[in-house]
Amino acid sequence: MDENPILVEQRDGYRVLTLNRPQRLNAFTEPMHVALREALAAAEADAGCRALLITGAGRGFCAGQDLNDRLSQAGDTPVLGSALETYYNPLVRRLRALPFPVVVAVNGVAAGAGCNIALACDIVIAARSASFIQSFARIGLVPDSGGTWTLPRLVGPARARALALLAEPLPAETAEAWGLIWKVYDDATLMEEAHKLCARFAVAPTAGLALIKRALDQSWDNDLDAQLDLEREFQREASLNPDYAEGVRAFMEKRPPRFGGRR
Ligand code: T3D
Repeated sequence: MDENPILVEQRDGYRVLTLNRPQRLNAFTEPMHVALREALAAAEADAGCRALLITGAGRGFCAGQDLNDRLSQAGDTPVLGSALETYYNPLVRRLRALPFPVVVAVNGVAAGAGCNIALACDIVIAARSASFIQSFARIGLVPDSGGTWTLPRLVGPARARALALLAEPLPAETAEAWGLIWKVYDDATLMEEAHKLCARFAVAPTAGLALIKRALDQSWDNDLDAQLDLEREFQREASLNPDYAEGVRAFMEKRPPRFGGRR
C-alpha cells in the first residue's frame, strides 16, 4: 500500500494537495480516494483556507482509476457503479461546492477520471507538455466524473463527441485554444504560476468568490429570468459580508483592500 497517496502542504492562506502515486501516473485507488476525501474535508473545515491547489507528483497528473484494481485473479472484470457512487461522484460534487477557488495545475497527462476531475476544478492551468485524454472509450467505458456534462459545455457538442468517441490525447495548447482550460504555461513555470494564483485568492473576498462559483454553476439550470433573481439574492448576500464594505472603502481611499475572507 502507498504510504502517502495524497501529500498535503499548508501555505499562507491556502493548501496544496498532491496526488502521489507517480509510479502509476497517480491513478486512483481506494486509499487514495479516502485520503483525498479527508484532505478536502480538512481544508473546508479550516476557516483560514481560502484556496486550494491540486497537482500531481512525477511526470503525470492522473491516469484515472487504477486498472490493477479492476482485474480479478480469474481474469473477470467487476461490474462498475459503486466506485462512482462512493468515490468519484462525491469527489466531483465536493470540488464544485468548495467555498473557495480550486486551482488545478495539470503537470502531465490527465486521463480518464483524472482528466474530468481536473476539469471539475475552478481554474485549470496546464504544462505545455500535458495532455487531456477521455480514455474511457479505449476500454469500453463511458466518460465519468462529470465528463459528459462538462465537455459539451466547455468545448461544444462536436468537439465533445470526438474527444469522447476517439479518446485521443488533446495537447494542452489545443485545450487552451478550445476553451477546455484556462491557460498553458511552460513546464518550468507551471507551479510558480499556480502558486501566484492561489496567493492572490488567499487575500481575496472569499465569500464573494464562493457565490460567484455557485451562480455560474446554477446558471446552467436557469433561464435569464431565474438567473436575474438569483443574482439579486446572491448580491444581497455578498453585500452583507464585511469584505464588500472593505472593498468599497479601499477603492475610495485609493489603497489595496484588506479582505478578511470570512466565509
Ligand atoms: O469504478 C470504476 O472503475 C469506474 C471509474 C472509472 C474511471 C476511469 O478513470 S476509467 C479510465 C482508466 N484510465 C485509463 O484507461 C488510462 C490508462 N492509462 C493510459 O492509457 C496511459 O498510461 C496514459 C495515456 C495515461 C499515459 O501513457 P504513457 O505512455 O505516458 O505511460 P504508460 O507507460 O502507459 O504508464 C506508466 C505506468 O503507469 C505504466 O506502468 P509500468 O508499465 O511502468 O509498470 C502503466 O501501466 C501505469 N498506468 C498508467 N495508467 C494506469 C496505470 N496503471 C494502472 N491504472 C492506470 N489507469
